Amino acid sequence: MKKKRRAVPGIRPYDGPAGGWGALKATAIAVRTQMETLEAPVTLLRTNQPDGFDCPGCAWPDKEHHSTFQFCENGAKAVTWEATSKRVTPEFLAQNTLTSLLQKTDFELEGYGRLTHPLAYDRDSDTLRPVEWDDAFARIGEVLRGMSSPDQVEFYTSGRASNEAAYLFQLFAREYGTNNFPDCSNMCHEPTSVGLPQSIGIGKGTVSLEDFDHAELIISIGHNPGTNHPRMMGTLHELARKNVPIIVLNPLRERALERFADPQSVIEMATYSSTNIASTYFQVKAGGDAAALKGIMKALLVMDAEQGDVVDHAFIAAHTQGFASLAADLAATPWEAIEKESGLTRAELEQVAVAYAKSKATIVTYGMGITQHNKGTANVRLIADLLLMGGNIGKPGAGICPLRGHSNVQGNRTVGITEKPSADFLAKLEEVFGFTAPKEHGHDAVKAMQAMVEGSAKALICLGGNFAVALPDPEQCFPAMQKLDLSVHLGTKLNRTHLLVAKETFILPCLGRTELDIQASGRQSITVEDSMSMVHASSGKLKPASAFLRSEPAIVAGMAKATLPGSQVPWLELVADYSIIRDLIEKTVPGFDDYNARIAKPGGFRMPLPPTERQWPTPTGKAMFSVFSGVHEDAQVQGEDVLRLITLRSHDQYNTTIYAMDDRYRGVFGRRDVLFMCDADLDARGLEHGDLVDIETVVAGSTLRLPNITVIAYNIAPGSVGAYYPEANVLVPLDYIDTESGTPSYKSVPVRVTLAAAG
Ligand SMILES: Nc1nc2c(c(=O)[nH]1)N[C@H]1C(S)=C(S)[C@@H](COP(=O)(O)OP(=O)(O)OC[C@H]3O[C@@H](n4cnc5c(=O)[nH]c(N)nc54)[C@H](O)[C@@H]3O)O[C@H]1N2
Ligand SMILES: Nc1nc2c(c(=O)[nH]1)N[C@H]1C(S)=C(S)[C@@H](COP(=O)(O)OP(=O)(O)OC[C@H]3O[C@@H](n4cnc5c(=O)[nH]c(N)nc54)[C@H](O)[C@@H]3O)O[C@H]1N2
Ligand SMILES: [Mo]
Repeated sequence: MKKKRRAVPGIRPYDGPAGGWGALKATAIAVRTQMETLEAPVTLLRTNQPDGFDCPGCAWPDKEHHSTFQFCENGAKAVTWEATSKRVTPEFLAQNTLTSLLQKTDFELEGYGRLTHPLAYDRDSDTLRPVEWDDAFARIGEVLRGMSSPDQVEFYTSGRASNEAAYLFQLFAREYGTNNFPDCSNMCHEPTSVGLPQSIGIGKGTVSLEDFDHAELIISIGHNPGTNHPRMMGTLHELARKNVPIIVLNPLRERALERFADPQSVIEMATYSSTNIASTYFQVKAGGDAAALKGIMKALLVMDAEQGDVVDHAFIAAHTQGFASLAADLAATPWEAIEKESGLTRAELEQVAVAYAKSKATIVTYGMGITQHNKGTANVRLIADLLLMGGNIGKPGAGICPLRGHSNVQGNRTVGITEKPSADFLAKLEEVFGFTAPKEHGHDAVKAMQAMVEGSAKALICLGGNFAVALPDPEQCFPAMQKLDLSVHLGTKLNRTHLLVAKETFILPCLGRTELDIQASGRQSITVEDSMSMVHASSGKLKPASAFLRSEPAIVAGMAKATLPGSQVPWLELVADYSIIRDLIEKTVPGFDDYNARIAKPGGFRMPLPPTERQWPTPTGKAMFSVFSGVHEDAQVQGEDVLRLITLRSHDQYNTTIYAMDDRYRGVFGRRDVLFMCDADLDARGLEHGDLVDIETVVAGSTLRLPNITVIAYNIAPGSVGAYYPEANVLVPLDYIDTESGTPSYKSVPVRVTLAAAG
């Protein structure tokens, strides 16, 4: 029976499907609040078209990249956010001191619009002031040359940067002398980049869009495509309509995974109908996936022993190693532990195993619900184990599908943004460019921040992003930014990381994807690699937001030239014609043969993926099973009243960018200061829907707290609570990470929740 609840401002349960007319209405609002209405339709229609630009919204691929326009609400928000007609002018900055800007919310800061001039912080007036490009480059070069070691500098990349910009950035930093490459991937899919090479020899997904046409079962774990990969909903919708089972493991009931009305479907739009997406929805406990995956595999082995032919023995014998150890560990793991940790019953997990055994081609898709955990890398390996057990890698309709974050985060890694470069890559750089590349591994995101906190890092150069806000624990990170000698930010809009100024700070405004990029040789294209390893060209057409903007490659080259007077790299030639940058990528990174020729074709080309041909580039030449002993995410934080906090994205946000204050499908409007909790956990604490609560992190040594949050009753797995990122980052300890990948445990922070002291 439903309890009668008190009314809470801004909380209104949403009963409709995801998508549908609500999505069209939200798009219209995004357009109206950001753009000249006349320009918007043309701009949106150019998204993901052969001669247009790649959508900066997500990394889901496009059918052929020359299909008809695919409507996507959150893609439209990403595009209109960039193509906005609002501007942060020098006059505005002269009137608003940095101290006053720091009082604004992240939403307000980006809401001021696009940056128009290169800026330097002026301490006397406490304002950001326009500066000449060449003066900015000269001063940055001077400070960098004055460092006592290149390892005192951190080079951060956010995954929106193009292959060309990212390649130049790594070239600059490596010629300068460091492998300090913190990047957004370190907070995101690093467990995929570390775990998958161990399992299958490469840190990328193995499926293509066509595989979804042949799949007989999809298992979707820990991702929210209705918001974060909206174009994937078209694929899931099509599969659901073909009655392909879609099994979801997610602590929250995400509306788009339950019901979706495809705005592309004339019938669903006309009749206000929708399609059920998940065939079965299991609300696994946050952090309980390892236990759940082990339970599914344990059940499969039992079925195999009883019926035979459930597990693909021929594939296992021919292609893998380590199966016996995995089987022994599964046999030794008791069902009670699996049930307790996963929050799912043995019968439920057996149901997944039955579906898996029946399917001849299974795809597992996953996102941050798997990776941002204390044992994120182990989680990824367990997914590979499950797939390998059924021979579900390297055949049509089957495989592993990590849903990448930023639209080119995968490409950034491919072209060398990594703190752990291979010896082969460094040797190639030395051969082609003639400088000595640094061999020692550098800092990832958390290590870079730790070096800033302890004072050993002195400068930070950011190719995009919002580094300090994206990382955990602002109490440590924000002051660390302000201790630096130098911070430099390439960005399109003002954000808090920019404003945490160092002794000297430069904000360098760049062109976005949607904008025309003209260099000495004419109009330029950039290239990006999507989640399915397709590399294709993108070129903007809009008039740049200001005449003073420069492209990311041009800014990186400008800094490099000013920092490295004796450089062997022809920086200016590279900026004049990006196809020369691509020639250099081709010479130094495997898989880019005929790069320029192959991106001339719509749709581009696919990077090599040996596992799709059942080639396993692991040290043994075989795909490797893993063993995850026990079931616990982190044994030290078990406690009856301890809950696991998930930090997540609302429907109206792009990472630290808040488009608007609503989270429509979760029924939250005009606010973000809420904690999602199930009825049982509310009752156990004597709390009621709408109470003000304090949240406290219970990791040894931590004193992190978030007071005065409104707790709301929500359909979320018992033992798990949810709050919004980045507001809840104050609860995430900086060193509470997956030790294998360095990724913060943003989705499994042990917390205690009590009635607010102030309430
Ligand atoms: N519009 C929009 N698009 C985006 C982004 C954005 O912010 N806005 N961000 C981009 C980026 S960088 C990324 S990485 C992706 C992120 O895309 P997602 O991976 O979808 O990221 P989250 O919103 O963090 O949501 C994670 C999902 O995992 C579930 N979850 C949390 N903990 C667990 C758990 O322990 N187990 C399981 N099984 N599930 C769990 C949550 O309930 C939620 O549904 O999206 C990209 N695309
Ligand atoms: N608690 C918690 N924290 C998280 C996460 C979580 O789920 N929970 N998710 C993590 C994940 S998956 C990620 S990927 C990180 C994201 O971390 P980041 O990638 O660092 O953050 P973003 O919010 O995507 O960066 C937004 C800024 O990018 C700049 N920008 C936008 N477009 C462009 C462009 O075209 N060029 C340039 N140069 N700059 C541009 C704008 O100035 C904007 O303010 O956050 C991580 N942090
Ligand atoms: Mo991400």
